[in-house]
Amino acid sequence: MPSHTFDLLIRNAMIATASDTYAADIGIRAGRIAQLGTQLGTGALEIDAAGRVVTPGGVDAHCHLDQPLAPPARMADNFETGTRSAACGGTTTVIPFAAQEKGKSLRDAVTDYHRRADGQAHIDYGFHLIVSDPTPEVLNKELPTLISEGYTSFKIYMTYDDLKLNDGQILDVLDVARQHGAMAMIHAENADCIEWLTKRMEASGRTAPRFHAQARPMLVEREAAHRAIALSQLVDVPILIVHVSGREAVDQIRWARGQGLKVFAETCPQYLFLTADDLGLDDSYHGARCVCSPPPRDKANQEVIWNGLNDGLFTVFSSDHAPFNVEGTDGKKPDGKEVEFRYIPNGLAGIETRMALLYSAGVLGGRMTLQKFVELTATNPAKAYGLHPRKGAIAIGSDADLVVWDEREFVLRNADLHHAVGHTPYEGLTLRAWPGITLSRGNVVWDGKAFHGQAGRGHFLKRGAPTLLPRGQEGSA
Ligand code: DUC
Ligand code: ZN
Ligand code: ZN
Repeated sequence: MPSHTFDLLIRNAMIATASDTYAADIGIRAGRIAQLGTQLGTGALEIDAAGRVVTPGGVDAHCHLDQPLAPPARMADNFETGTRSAACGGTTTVIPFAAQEKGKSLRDAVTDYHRRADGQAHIDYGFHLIVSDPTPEVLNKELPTLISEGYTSFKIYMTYDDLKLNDGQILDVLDVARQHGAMAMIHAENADCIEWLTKRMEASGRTAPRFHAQARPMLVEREAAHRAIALSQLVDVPILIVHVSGREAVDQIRWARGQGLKVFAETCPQYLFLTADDLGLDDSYHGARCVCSPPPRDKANQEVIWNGLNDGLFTVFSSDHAPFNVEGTDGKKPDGKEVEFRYIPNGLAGIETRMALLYSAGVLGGRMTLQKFVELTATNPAKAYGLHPRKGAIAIGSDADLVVWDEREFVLRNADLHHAVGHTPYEGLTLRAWPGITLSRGNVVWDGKAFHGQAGRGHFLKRGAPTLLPRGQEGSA
């Protein structure tokens, strides 16, 4: 019996990391990267990458899977279908959200969410927390305990009635982040402005999906972003403003950075590839599929986002996958009916397309280096949420979560995707690359044609402290 040096040897890879691109072989043993170099020996299984680009598997640090919602709304993807779709699109780690229900404990939310994920996930996963009811018990006991158990990030909402916190509550939660070294993610939109605008639209009969974008203009995002920055300054804690959509919020973040404040930012594919026109040019319901918050803006704002990705304004590129079907009774048509925009579940599908969209239009479109692509899609999200260098890196000892890229032109069709959603907002777009192989801890879960996952092989990830900032500046963990 010949004995092999590695379980898997990837030969002739063009390895891309957040800092370099270089040619080498990758030796994998027991699910981890054991060696990088040339003439490494043999593998029980060998893949000849023949000069193809190999990147770390994607870390999608903002996606919603099987998140409990008020009926009839229900997310189309659970952990099984959502992680299947992620893997086929080159993502090997996801961090969805365990959301506290007002009046209930955060621990209940975490227990329930583990029940939903157990035995279902094809790839590794962690949980962010959503804090919607910061009682003294939550602030003083539950949150500190959960942070110490590896739930080292949470999301704070400034809008949505069932989730939003007022400024005093936000300060309290940020103070916990500071004391315990967690990362606070902020959904920055001004709830009162949105409600005021929505009522005016309703009073004048402007209730079609396209008016969702007009009820959430950029100034509501700008005001909330500024307020979030001020609150984080008061507490002296880093924050990460999620799903930034355009110039006005970008300007606030740039200003904050100029002041030396520790403000990070995330953006998503919908702000590069969609505009408010995708919510409809007339009153048809078709645009409901693109109703998300903040809404997509316009072409000029897409350029602002591209610039921010390149110049370091953005730290993280996530999908904000929030999957709802249009047909049926539990998605964009509650109880099967076309409803006023206020009642349309917010969110769009994108967990599978995130990596290929950015690789195609960014790297191959000449807008972004490979290093920047890796940094935004894998390395920085792993650092921001306490997973680096286990995830988001091609280094000895890191998990062998890898993507071997196929550079080829094709037209994107929802029929070729693996989520449980009946459409993609990017239908018909010409892409120039797709993952040819996705490896999760050394196992081929996607080979470019077929999915080879196994529900339950994904592990829950107990996460550490964020490592984006020098030691001591993230908080006191
Ligand atoms: N907005 C969110 O804040 N979350 C999920 C989807 C959306 O559109
Ligand atoms: Zn949000
Ligand atoms: Zn979200």
